[in-house]
Amino acid sequence: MASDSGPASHIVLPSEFDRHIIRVLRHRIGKDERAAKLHDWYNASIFALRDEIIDRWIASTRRTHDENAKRVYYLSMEFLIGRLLRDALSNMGMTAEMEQALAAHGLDLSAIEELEPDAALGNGGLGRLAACFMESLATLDIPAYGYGIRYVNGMFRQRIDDGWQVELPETWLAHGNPWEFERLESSYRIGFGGEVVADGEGVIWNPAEQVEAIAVDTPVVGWRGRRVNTLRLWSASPLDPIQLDAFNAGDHFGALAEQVRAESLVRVLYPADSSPAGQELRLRQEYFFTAASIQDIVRRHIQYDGDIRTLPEKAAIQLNDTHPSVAVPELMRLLVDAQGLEFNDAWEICKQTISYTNHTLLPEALETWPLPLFERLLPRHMQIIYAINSRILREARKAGCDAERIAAISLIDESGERRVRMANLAFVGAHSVNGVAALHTELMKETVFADLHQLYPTRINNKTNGVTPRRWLQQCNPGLTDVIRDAIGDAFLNDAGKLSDLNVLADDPQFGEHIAEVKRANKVVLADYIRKTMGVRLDPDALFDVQIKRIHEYKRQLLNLIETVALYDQIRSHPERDWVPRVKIFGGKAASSYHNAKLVIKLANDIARRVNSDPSVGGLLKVVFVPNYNVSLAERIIPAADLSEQISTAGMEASGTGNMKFALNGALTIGTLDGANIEIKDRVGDENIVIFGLTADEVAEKRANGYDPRAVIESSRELSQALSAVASGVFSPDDPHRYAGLIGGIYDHDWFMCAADFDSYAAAQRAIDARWEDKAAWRAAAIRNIANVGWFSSDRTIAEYARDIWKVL
Ligand code: 26Q
Repeated sequence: MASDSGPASHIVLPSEFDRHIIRVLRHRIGKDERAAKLHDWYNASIFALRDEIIDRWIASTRRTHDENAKRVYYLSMEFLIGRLLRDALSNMGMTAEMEQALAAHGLDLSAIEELEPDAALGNGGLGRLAACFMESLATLDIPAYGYGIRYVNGMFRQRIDDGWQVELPETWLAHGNPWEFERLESSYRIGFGGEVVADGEGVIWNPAEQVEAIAVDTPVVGWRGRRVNTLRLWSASPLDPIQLDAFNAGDHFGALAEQVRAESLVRVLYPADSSPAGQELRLRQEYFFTAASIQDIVRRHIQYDGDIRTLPEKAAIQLNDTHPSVAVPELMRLLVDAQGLEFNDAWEICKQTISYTNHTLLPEALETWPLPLFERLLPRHMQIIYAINSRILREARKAGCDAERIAAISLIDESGERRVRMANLAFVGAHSVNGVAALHTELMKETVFADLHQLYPTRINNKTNGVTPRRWLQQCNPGLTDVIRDAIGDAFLNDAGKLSDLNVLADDPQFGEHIAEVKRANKVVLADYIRKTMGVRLDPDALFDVQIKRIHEYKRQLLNLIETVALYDQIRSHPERDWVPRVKIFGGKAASSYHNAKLVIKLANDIARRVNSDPSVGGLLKVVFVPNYNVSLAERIIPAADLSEQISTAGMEASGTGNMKFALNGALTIGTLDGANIEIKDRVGDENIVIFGLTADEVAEKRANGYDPRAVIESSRELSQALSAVASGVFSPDDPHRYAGLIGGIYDHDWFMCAADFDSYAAAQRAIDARWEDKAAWRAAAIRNIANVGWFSSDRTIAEYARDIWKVL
């Protein structure tokens, strides 16, 4: 890693690292540096950097082994990683070295970075949280493995055609993946179907089909390269790639059926972040990656320790939501059927090893599987689930539960067609069940898990989410990072809590000026990107008001759009007033089958077209829907935001993590008392955040006691005008009824309380306008946001998991 500064003359000698890149280019890529294309340099840069990483990786693995340390296993269907080059360079402290080495060949690091595809193996918050956690685990020097699926097609690419979302496959592996290592020796057979037969004392499961799970490892570098951990993603391959007899008999497709069956397991990420698809392939994917991971964990433990009974001392398995819940019966199966333990002993080991994180209370997002499907695919697991259930229900009866409470606790939902409840399974199989923000955790106790919580009152605990400040401050906003470093030194780089040293500078005019200059520069860069990609011109001095996240009714992009329409009306009716110029920026993907979410995207585009071409708003209002929102786009947009929209119906957003990223980058939040917004408010102070709308209790009360949205709409002139405009086709003259149903839903039931919160939201937006006019006050509030959200570092979150749940710190 040493870099030559060269003699003090005009001859610049190639650095050691530069020579390394050239060696790689020649010997691994097979190219002369004179003939190398940008892509060859891209690969050579990553391979050269990777060599440095590998040495740390091997050292970390050896250290874990020598110290006989407890390992953390994070099981997640999703890892929304994004790009790795900048992250790895920055954490290895090699950014400048790489820049210089490339510059010597007339190359620009940022151009190379743009070639890296986004690894989008996740839908949204849950997957991005897993990626932040992996980075923080390495940063805190905790030995950890992430386990997931190596999807060939991750999150779809979103194209906007005439305002409508079109989904296209994203081929992130098309040019190979220089970060990954296939481990053919780490492979496991995963069975499906078949039958369970008696075998002496025990039983044997004879699966009808089998596929091979093959490990593919990616190194995860922590801050300052102290530790490199492993993200192990499973790929699938058939035991017999081709049935030669079938092929020779002329059945060329049938001969390849096993290959197709295996490949389909890891082919696509289900692009839904709620309302489970409920399809067999999804359950197969869940079992495939969970079984491979649990087998890998048990094999490693036996290899190092020899005694399966010490598993809880050496392994902590965290389930990221219920998607890997089948880990509970799979671990039981290995302990009882393969290791020969008594059921009771196995059950204690299982509970002590496993813990579970819940990320949603939305009833439609709680995973359940039809019992006949489960039993057909996993007959032995179904037996074990019945055995666990009878234990749990006996405990419940002993504790005095009545029939109704027993039915609620049961792992089987008997209310209709019988279904296996994955959340109940995870809850009973874990020693810890955590929510992701304080309010969310309290609601878990009061709603979905009320009965289980009464039976096991110490199991539920809170771990408020966090985000990694490396990616979400240092790497995405180097300008702001420099300004902070100049002001308070660089202790905050190691400990985001130290950002609080900025508080004393909140009213310092000079510091405020520096912060404002960086924000403006970031807005210019974003405006440039939007002009180049979308052809829309934005004024960097306007207020950039941003809502970027998955499109979902509970997140209420529609509330924001209706307010946009109301503002548009107001500007046209009162052009003489001093309006604050605003840019409304939207971005996000809709699940392909989510009709209303797709309609919201079309509405945003319809409003944008009309508003942006209306000369009567005189540039005071611009609306953009940025296509294909992903991690890399978030890294461009968040540093350029003045206002962060976190406006979910109270009680419905478990935590949110975008809210934390915006505040860390000096945006003010307009938000409801929901998820982690509440804790952000507690830390930045009531004066430095704009809160509006009903509380979670008020929402529940209204839903229970009857709520009449029509009456609310009729009592608000601004709201009724905006709704009629949209419903009557003002923004969709080509199809005037396009939004009749969407808006009709607000009149008829308004489940998400858009009408109930509208006046309060609109008033909050006008209060924002007033604040914006006082530049000094706005800057001071922005600084107080940056200074006080260091607590939302995922380092803090992971330290809490490590101390309270995994017992590794
Ligand atoms: C389940 C079964 C079948 C198909 C899909 C699914 C599925 C997939 C993804 C269900 C849910 C998800 C994702 C949920 C999610 O992202 N939740 C978010 O988690 C964040 C991290 O904790 C929170 O900040 C967000 O509030 C929460 O919405």
